[in-house]
Amino acid sequence: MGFFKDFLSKIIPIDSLRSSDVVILIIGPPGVGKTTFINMAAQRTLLDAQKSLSAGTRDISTVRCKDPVSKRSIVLVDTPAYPDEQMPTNEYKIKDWMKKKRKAKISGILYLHRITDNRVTTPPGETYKKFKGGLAGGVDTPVLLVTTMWDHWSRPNISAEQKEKALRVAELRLNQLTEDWKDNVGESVVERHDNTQSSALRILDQLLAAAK
Ligand SMILES: Nc1nc2c(ncn2[C@@H]2O[C@H](COP(=O)(O)OP(=O)(O)O)[C@@H](O)[C@H]2O)c(=O)[nH]1
Ligand SMILES: [Mg+2]
Repeated sequence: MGFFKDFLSKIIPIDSLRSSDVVILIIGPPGVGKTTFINMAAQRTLLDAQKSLSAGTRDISTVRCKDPVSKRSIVLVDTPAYPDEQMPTNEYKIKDWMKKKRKAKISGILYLHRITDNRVTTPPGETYKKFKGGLAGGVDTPVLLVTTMWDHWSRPNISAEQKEKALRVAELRLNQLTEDWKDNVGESVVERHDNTQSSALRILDQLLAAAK
């Protein structure tokens, strides 16, 4: 971990993507923390995180980061919510973008999911399988399921006892998510993100190791 530490980042237009870019797509339902994940990794507010459910990311934003060690150019792609019952066309927006980006290859995908959700209406594994199946030509890209909001129970107004209980429930949920992911995607490792930069960079490192 940590080779990203001093990376420089900025928003770039789609037509400046190069075939040498390591492109990472961040996808998932509304409000799971896609935009926040990118800002956290970059340690700056490059993109507007969602203030309310109706004001989520509408378009695709692309952030380029320079890895100072390997000199690789990492491109993080923020996407509108998918799956999203309110915005069923988002799926096509993402797929359209994937076609338009031409030569640049998608090196990896992060599928974000909130660990705080009690009821999982759209199981990530099943959803990702569908998403992948609908891609023209299909993509055989490394993908990680990232559970977000693990820091949710670390707020000062939550007692140690409440926190312990909530974390026990969250662990059970994580087991179920891991099973679903394994059954549908074939991977048995599910990441935990606690909303810190080191956690975001560790997850990106993990994905990049699989993307080689
Ligand atoms: N506690 C906590 N809050 C988060 C986390 N990620 C995002 N949020 C908050 O959740 C809301 C939605 O985040 P956003 O990044 O806009 O989600 P997006 O719709 O997936 O892009 C915002 O208020 C964020 O501040 C996280 O890991 N932990
Ligand atoms: Mg967003």
